[in-house]
Amino acid sequence: MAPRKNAASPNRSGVAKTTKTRSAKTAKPVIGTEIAEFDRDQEIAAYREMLLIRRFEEKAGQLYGMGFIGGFCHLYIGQEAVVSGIKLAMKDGDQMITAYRDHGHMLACGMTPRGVMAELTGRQSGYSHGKGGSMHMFSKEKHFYGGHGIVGAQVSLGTGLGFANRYSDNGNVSVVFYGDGASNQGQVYESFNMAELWDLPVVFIVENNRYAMGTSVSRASAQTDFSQRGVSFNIPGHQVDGMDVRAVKAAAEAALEHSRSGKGPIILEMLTYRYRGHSMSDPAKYRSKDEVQKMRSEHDPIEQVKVRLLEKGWASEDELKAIDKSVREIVADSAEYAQNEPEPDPSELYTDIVL
Ligand SMILES: Cc1ncc(C[n+]2csc(CCOP(=O)(O)OP(=O)(O)O)c2C)c(N)n1
Ligand SMILES: [Mg+2]
Repeated sequence: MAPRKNAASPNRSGVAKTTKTRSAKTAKPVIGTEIAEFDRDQEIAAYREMLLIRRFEEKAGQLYGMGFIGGFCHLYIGQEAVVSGIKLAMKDGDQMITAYRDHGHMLACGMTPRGVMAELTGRQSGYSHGKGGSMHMFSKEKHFYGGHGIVGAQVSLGTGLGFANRYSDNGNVSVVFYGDGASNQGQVYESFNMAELWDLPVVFIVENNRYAMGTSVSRASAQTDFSQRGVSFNIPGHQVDGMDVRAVKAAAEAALEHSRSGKGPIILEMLTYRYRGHSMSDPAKYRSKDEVQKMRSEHDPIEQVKVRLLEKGWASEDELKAIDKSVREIVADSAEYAQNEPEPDPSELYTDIVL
């Protein structure tokens, strides 16, 4: 393969990296086949984390139905193992950015349930002072860069975060989440090109939950193996069981190490499933109840951890119930808090916006 031209990658010192010859990096699929060994504490932590996301989303769904949440609201139920497993592999300083199905990502990043719920209900104390809602929350402190409603836009922004990491040589990796539907967006490929050209530290995570709104993957995509969408840019990619938090963690560790060590971007396709409709206004008539039920009963990410904990004798039913109780209390507290907080003052209409 001919050496690339103009492949000098940017950094603050102005030292251009030498152009190098590179053969296709589509390595054999070792990533995605491994399962991380979890000890008891790790299983319990993963169980608690995923349960917090699920209970939070169930509460958000309830509050939406009661009219406390307006606008769009996309629930993450069923996909909890993806963000939980990846967060376990990330280091402090690594950034996360995603689309609008984002509540789980925020909680995994350590943003408070109170702050997220207050934003969902349009309160002053929400992360965007009640003006952003479900799809637009950010926390620079927790390295969470949103929350984006434009399908695919976060991929370009996340590549920019990778560029900033590279430029300042800070050793951080940007982790960019997007969906199977977003994978067909043009800007995703412009981002792939730049990320690979400059060896940017970016891990691209495709959350393949099998549907983009009401359209199944097979009806919308010519190539349904999303891990291979970077092939023409020499970006390696791997498919991962996104319902098993241990598989996700193992793949994420390898991918983060790959990008952090200067080898450039990598794609992980997480094979997952969303149980609820696309958004709260979707009755999900495009798939059968049996299909959803089969996923729930055979692959549920939380149930899998529960079964392992019980089978290994690492936790009793009562201990698991106690964890569920404490998670429900945190979520109930966030809902109670949010409903009693004031709405933003009308003067907030002109703050934090570009006119
Ligand atoms: C540029 C753009 N086009 C269309 C839409 C409308 N839209 C919102 S979500 C969505 C489907 C995206 O599906 P996917 O990427 O698979 O994510 P998922 O909802 O499954 O998490 C579409 C087409 C949009 N928000 N932005
Ligand atoms: Mg999808």
